[in-house]
Amino acid sequence: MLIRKASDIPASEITPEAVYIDRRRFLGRAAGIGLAGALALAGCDAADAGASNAGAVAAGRAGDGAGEEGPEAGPGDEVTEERRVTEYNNFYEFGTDKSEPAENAKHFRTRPWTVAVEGLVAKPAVYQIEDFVRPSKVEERVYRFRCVEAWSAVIPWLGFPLADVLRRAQPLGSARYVELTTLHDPAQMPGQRRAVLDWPYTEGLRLDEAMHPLAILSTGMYGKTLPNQNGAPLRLVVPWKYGFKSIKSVVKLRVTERQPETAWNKANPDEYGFYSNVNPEVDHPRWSQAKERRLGEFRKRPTLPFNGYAAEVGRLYAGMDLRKNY
Ligand SMILES: Nc1nc2c(c(=O)[nH]1)N[C@H]1C(S)=C(S)[C@@H](COP(=O)(O)O)O[C@H]1N2
Ligand SMILES: [Mo]
Repeated sequence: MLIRKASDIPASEITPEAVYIDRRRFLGRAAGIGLAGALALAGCDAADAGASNAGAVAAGRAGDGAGEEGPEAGPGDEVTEERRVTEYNNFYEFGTDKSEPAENAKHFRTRPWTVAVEGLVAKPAVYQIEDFVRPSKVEERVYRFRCVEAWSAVIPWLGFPLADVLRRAQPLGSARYVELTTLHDPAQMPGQRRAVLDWPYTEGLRLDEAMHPLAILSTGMYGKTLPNQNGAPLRLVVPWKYGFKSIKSVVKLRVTERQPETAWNKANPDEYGFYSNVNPEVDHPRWSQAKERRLGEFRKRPTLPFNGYAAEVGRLYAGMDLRKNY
């Protein structure tokens, strides 16, 4: 039950009923068919819908049983208060102070919006955002989120697997990485008028990381459309990596053979590696990564390897030196 452990955070305090039901459906799929099944079905819409409905019933029973949750579940991982996540942001295109993005992104235009899928794929295309999202089933994922700055949150995202998109595009045999790019529009994004980073912001994942079912493209949070300051209309969420990997307001995915450059790695390669898996044992050169502070909490708590998702993603890094590949 790999995915159940990953989405181990109770969704019970999330108010909208539809959202709660959606999450149970996700749990159902995981419980009913397992990780391999979820992987196989991710690109197959018809089979997917059928299997997830059947699974929902199974999860309804299994999930209600005592002691069914993974060891990381339960008290201590409550969903973070919504306003803390929407009023305290890193989105340098809209300013470098945490309070600036909410204000400066108020009038950001997220429609019309296109997403390009290009590079080493059999089916490159430019999609309107609606057409890009439509083939996938948007579901809720409650994930821990850990910024490299040592603050963290628990966020109920709405989204769908990045693997859906990649499978549809059909990566060629030589494909090894995927690069994602944020909109470049200095007229709308005041931060891009200053050379804070080498705009546009880019990020990247190894293809197997990108295909992992925990990696999602998000279109919403807290049961609603994604706020502009959180990366509307489409942002990446990779819960086992530091927050800066979760690139916002994405307009392009490019499949490559070589490891793509990333905005923060270019800006400061000693501090921000390509992998950036959450790792309490590898300190940032300027601060410890052993602990973190949940938004809204006073005391620090220990940071977990891979942000608590080691059982799910650890195998991706078998044989790698995670101190070297930071
Ligand atoms: N395009 C873009 N994406 C970005 C950033 C950014 O400045 N620009 N900041 C990153 C960092 S450092 C973090 S911690 C998260 C913050 O996401 P949140 O504001 O939704 O919590 O977004 C990431 N994605
Ligand atoms: Mo961050």
